[in-house]
Amino acid sequence: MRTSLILTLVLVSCGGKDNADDSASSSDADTDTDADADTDVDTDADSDSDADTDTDTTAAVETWQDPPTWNPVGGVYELTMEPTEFTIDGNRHCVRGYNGAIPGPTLRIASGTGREVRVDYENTFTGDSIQAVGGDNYNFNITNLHTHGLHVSPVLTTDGLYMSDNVLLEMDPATTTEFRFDIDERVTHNPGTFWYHPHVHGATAIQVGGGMAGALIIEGDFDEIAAIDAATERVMVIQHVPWSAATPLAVGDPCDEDHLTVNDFDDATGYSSSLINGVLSPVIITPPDQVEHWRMVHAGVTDEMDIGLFPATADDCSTYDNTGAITLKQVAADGIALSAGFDRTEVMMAPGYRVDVMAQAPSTDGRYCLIAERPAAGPPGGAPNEDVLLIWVVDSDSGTASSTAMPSDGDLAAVSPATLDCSAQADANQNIVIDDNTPGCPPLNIDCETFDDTLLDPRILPVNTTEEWSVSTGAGTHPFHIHVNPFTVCDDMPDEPPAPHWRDTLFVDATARELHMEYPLFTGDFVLHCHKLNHEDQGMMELVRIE
Ligand SMILES: [Cu+2]
Repeated sequence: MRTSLILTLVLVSCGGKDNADDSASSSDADTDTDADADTDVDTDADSDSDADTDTDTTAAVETWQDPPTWNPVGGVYELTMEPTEFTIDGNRHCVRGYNGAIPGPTLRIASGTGREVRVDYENTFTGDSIQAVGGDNYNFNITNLHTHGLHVSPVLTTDGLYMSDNVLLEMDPATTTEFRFDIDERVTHNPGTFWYHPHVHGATAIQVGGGMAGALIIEGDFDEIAAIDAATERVMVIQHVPWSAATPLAVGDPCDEDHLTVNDFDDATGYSSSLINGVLSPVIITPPDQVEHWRMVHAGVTDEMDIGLFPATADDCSTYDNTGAITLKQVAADGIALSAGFDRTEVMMAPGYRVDVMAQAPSTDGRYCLIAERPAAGPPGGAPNEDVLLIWVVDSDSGTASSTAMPSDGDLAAVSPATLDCSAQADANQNIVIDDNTPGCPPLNIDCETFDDTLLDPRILPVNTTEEWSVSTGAGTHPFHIHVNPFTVCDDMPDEPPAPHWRDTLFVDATARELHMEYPLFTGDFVLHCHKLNHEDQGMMELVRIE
């Protein structure tokens, strides 16, 4: 039963690629709104009466699954890095995973204040795995733990008793580290959708690309907005595990650290269709008009995604009506509530992004397709890949909507934290050029230096101050991410919510963007970097010190 379901879903993926072929004439892969992507296949405008491509809701089987639930043991969350087997299309894969699952369990922190979150993290690998990344060698079996987006100490807890969000830590094989994340040490932490993943320089892409990522949800006043509380909530950890690009386990081979199928740096960026919570194109079934709250986490390695929701013209979403994009209401960016809902028909997500949207099922029974367009593999200008992220079956036989309410702008404004003052000063204190293309600069640099260059010469930020930053690229586009402190985006940008708003990851190009950032309370060393993890591993990262 399960195998046949999986095979069906793989056909969906193939359909997505065919769809992409149909859009070969579209050359603007990054900003394409799908408006012209596949008009040639949408010959049947009707969505529910044609025998060949009719979207049938009666045969639907829900295949949605949530990430594993994570319950603490004696108040401590237990985490392992271990060889983890999963099967798609009848092929078994073996990757580095958390607690034997892809993705890892969701860490959900209840409302409150003074919260301290204890995690014991065991690296169960026993040997080293020294492999080439760019021109250097790294040990793929060393790990650590980063809480992406959290305002916590980058070193030890203030009392010195536990490790905190220290990405310079290297946990060798067969070791355990005790972490504690004191999330309310300054004030009550912003609630929202965050995530956790490993962050050892040189081994990040292989570990995250293999599946090591999990959602980290902090609850608070945002969750108490009536329309958000009433909505059906789904955590969506979107991963780009290269399940179809890598060689699967041979028959009879066990999944252990000698038989990893994603274990080569280049494999980590091999294209395979996106997974949500480890499932390919999961199916959800709801009544018409149902309002859902989707916590989307981009836990992929290197591809940005343009995500849209469209009426299906085939049950498997291999074709869809790209003229009928359904509006999604974004309510939070990188976890933090926006001051007003942002209605959009295309959601751009770069690696590291979180986007919370409210999605309302159409009033008409039928199938709807959540599609993610990803850049073409190979040279620029090729046809983009199109993944069927999710198939939404709206079926009035499934009951009556439990909630049809959307949060108002006033609801959001009441919980959205005040942004920093964008007019506070005229000149930037900190200037960042990602991939400085000045002649003589090394490849994959930040400000003409790679990570190793900055180890003895970190960027210094004065604690308890607020500064203006200017961030751009020398060429191309890269997602800028900094640890410990989020920043206010002061410029309106294409494909982003209006400024000002809070972020911790921002897709930037050659246009310099004004950001404001404060550095309260915490001192110590941490990093800023490009969140294309294959870039980061090859040096597109910088050491930062607050003192
Ligand atoms: Cu990059």
